[in-house]
Amino acid sequence: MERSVNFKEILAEKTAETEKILQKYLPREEGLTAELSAAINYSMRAPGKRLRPLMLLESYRMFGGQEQVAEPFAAALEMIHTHSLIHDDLPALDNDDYRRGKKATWAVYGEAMGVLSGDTLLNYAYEVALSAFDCKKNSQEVILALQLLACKTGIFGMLGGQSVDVAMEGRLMDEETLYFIYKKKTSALLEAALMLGPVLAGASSQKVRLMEQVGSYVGLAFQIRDDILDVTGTAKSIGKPVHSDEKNQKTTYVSLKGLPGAEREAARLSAEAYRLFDSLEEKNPFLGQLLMQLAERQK
Ligand code: GRG
Repeated sequence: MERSVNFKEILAEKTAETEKILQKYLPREEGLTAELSAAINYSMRAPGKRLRPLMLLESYRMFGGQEQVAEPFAAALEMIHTHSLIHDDLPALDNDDYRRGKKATWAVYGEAMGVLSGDTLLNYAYEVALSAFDCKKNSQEVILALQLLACKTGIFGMLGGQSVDVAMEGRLMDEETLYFIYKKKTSALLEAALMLGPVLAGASSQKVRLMEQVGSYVGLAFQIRDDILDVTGTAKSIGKPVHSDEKNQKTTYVSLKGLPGAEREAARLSAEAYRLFDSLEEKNPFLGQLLMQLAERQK
């Protein structure tokens, strides 16, 4: 696929618009819970790529959505993702002290506040998502979107995958088990990002399922790239410590198949995702380019 020359500029513009939406939903730092809100806002304001909310807003537009109802869901999804990063860095998990190019939340606010701010952000995400009913009262689409968000986050989604990841630490894994983990811990939220748009825009369940499959491939490619960057990147370029997987004795796609094998698989999955995405009659060339680019990202 030909890449438009100004893709980077459009991406920067759309990321800035997404950023503005996220800021609107952050909790105020006031009263006795000011420090809790400050810890949440510290991690939310750190410079993440904002891929999930951006993908959600773009998939909503792609299916003809024009209302503000997608915004609380975009903010909620980034909050759930940020919660996972806060907790992932804790001493009990990866014990990493840098994230998004800054000190990890627990390293600034202490471990107890790291646990609490992650929990609170996860709950706050649903408080924000529920505010979608203020835009569309009694909406069946909003109800479906809430069910989807909860399902992709919980035991059958990101958190379930992460629990298997932790349980398998230090043990050898085959490709099937590794893919089970990746599909849950990483793909689930990317699937949600691509499904919530069509769900909120009232698209058919068949199209929502196709977007789920696109998200699943994109998520696997994204996680394999993460594995590659953990070996080939620098802490400065990726904004978090490198060689974290080796430190935590984790099987990764790179440790199973080597760097060239991982590169080939990321490219294969990404091409498969694009082929499916392009088969839809609804079009969004920018989103298509973004999805392709995720497998090649350098941070
Ligand atoms: C509840 C104790 C407890 C822990 C939960 C769920 C969880 C910990 C961790 C989720 C697993 C995780 C961090 C998966 C990795 C997915 C991934 C590659 C994240 C990085 O996403 P980017 O690159 O990050 O989009 P930015 O910073 O750009 O938003």
